[in-house]
Amino acid sequence: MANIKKITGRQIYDSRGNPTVEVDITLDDNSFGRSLVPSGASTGAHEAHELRDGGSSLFGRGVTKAVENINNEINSSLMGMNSKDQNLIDNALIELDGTKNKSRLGANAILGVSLANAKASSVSQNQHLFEYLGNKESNILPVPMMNIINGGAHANNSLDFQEFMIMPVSAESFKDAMRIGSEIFHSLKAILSDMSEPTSVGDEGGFAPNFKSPEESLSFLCKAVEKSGYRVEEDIVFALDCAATEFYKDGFYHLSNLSKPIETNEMIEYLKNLSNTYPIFSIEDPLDEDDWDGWKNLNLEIGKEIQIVGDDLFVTNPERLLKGIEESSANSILIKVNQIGTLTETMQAINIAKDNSYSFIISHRSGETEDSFIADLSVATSSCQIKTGSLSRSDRVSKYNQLLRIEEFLSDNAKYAGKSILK
Ligand code: 2PG
Ligand code: MG
Repeated sequence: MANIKKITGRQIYDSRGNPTVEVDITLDDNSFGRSLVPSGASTGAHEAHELRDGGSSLFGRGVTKAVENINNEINSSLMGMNSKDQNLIDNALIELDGTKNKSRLGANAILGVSLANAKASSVSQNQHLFEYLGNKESNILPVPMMNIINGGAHANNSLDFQEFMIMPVSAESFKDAMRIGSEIFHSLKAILSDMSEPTSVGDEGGFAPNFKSPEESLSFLCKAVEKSGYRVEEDIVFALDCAATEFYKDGFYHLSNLSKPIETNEMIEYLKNLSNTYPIFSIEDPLDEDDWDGWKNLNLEIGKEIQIVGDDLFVTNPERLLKGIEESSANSILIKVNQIGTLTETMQAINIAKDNSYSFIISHRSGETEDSFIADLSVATSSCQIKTGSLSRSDRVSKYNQLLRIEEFLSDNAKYAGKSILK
């Protein structure tokens, strides 16, 4: 048994150059765990509270107050606790904070401590993180959702939808999926380059061309797949994150490729047509985060064929997920550790999803770091899908690289989720 000896927080910088929290935990057997906290851009209104300093320095984005909370209150309260008692530690953090959305100590402070503890504890137990977080059956490598065209809040181009992703479902292994994804990424680059479109990338490492519509993006994804020698639908399916809350205003969805703003029913119709035209397997946040009736109708219309993923809708929150299950709002949940703020609550959301036959997708944030915790989490929980950006930028690729290592370590026991995820 190893107990927490010291917790240290510090301010570091994320992939967008914004300050974020890093936490180091040392146990009394000298095991060490470090966690770096991610941060979103298209954040849901119901997410746990990310504590920022305000004021003029760093445009108000400093996290020194969250760091102080770690170094003082949290350090003294958790000192001596058994690091294996993740639930007790997370509950102690929640109680110490005392607010519903973790706004007093900051969800960024709390999450950093929660995850750093899990890492330190895995070291103390002499286990890989994915083994420690999972069980003997944790051997499934997820299908990556590779976001190779970026729009919305993650790029300054004209695309309203935030993410256009490829999923190499026919690959034999995760390693094979990475090769296929990389080939398609580079084919797309060559196509864009030939058209004199910019090949610079957005926040998640995908290209950010000045395409005018979702249809244009999807048809270029098809071209890139075919140019690489793969078949659309058989080998590669597509996933979208509309992040629709970002373009929902005054009761209407404002898509710049359409002549006028549209109502919920028209948006449902639009997405239905899009998914009939292109091999779309998954649509995340197709509607606004509080358009519960709309979600229900959409799920009824296309949920049998398409994975409907709640991100801003559910914010990894067990309560909101249970409401969604009761109302048949979706059939899948995006899991982001910093939306809820502790590992224990993240696992609760995952277990609710599992018990209710919802798929769940472990996800990064648009502001990331070199920390690859979510790669291990994905194998530990048998998530079967992971969303962690494109095939460029180390903040994205670090997660994929960790999955390659895990697959190699599991050797013959490793199973790639592949086509088993399809409906
Ligand atoms: C999303 C995420 C990650 P952000 O909407 O799914 O891709 O973006 O972290 O900006 O919320
Ligand atoms: Mg999203």
